[in-house]
Amino acid sequence: MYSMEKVLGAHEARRSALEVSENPLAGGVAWIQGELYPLAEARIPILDQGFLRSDLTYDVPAVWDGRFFRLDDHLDRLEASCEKMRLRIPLDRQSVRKTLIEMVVKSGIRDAYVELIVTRGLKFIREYQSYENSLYLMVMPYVWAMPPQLHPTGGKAVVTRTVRRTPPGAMDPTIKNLQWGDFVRGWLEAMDRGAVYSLLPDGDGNITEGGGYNIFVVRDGALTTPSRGVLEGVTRRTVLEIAAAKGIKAELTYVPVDALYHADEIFICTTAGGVMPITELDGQPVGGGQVGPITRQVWESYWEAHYDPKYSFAIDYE
Ligand code: PDG
Repeated sequence: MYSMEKVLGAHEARRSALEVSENPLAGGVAWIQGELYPLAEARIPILDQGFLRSDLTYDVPAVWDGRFFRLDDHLDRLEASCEKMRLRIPLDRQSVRKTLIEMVVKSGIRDAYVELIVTRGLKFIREYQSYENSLYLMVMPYVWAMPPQLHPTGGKAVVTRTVRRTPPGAMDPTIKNLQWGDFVRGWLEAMDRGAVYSLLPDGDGNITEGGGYNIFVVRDGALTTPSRGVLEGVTRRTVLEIAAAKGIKAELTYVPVDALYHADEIFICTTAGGVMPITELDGQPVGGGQVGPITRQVWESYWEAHYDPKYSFAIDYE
């Protein structure tokens, strides 16, 4: 019912409809200091510490087929990140929700990537008691970390040799952050080695995550995913809940890098792309080199979950 072909076909139809829209916000909309701008025209003040020092946190929920998916789970994580960073969201939660929904409605976008960024604001952290934090909101057409046309065959990944994930003692990865130096270097290495996706080790023999996604390993019908050194992904949580509902064994644990080389299947997952199969690792096929049955089952259940009222609510575009 939620086969890859059907889900991706329906998305493609919505995307094509958006492309011919004459709405000036159809390409995306940004909210800055209470004003809305077409995304391509939105500007930030150069003195914002978020830009100057990446002193910020952020979160990314999504809208799928006109329904907000797990919005409150993303807002919970954003609030927790803010608390750890001594940041305050300058709007209360109801106003944030209302503004985001309004932005989606005004853009007319049915499959949207939604980003909230909370920065220190215009003062340096030494004065943080008196600062006023800044909030930036964006709604744009859905972003795919892996292009949808690659999902049926899967992507190529490497375990990085030249870079490891920034350790939790340096930057707590459970605070969603844009200090992406390690991920950027991971991408560069992946591209140098003929791949696209980089999987970063922790330097102690375990795998962590990659630039914008958590990692799952499938072996003998069971899932494992790293418990430490990673963002606690909402997609990861959805996958774990799907596994529990389907009776698939799944465990949050230390995942040795070596386990990747003995995997039957590997997939990566994020709000920006869902469940994304990895079928080649370090130039070698993963398992049979094709998208495996567990990955496909989780993939389909993931998109099916987007219509479950437990996880999502419909946006009224009228
Ligand atoms: N790990 C990291 C480091 C991430 O940045 C993300 C999401 C995830 C895991 C998955 O979390 P969740 O399932 O809650 O989405 N990052 C998205 C994707 C970025 C991209 O373009 O690849 C983001 O930052 O928008």
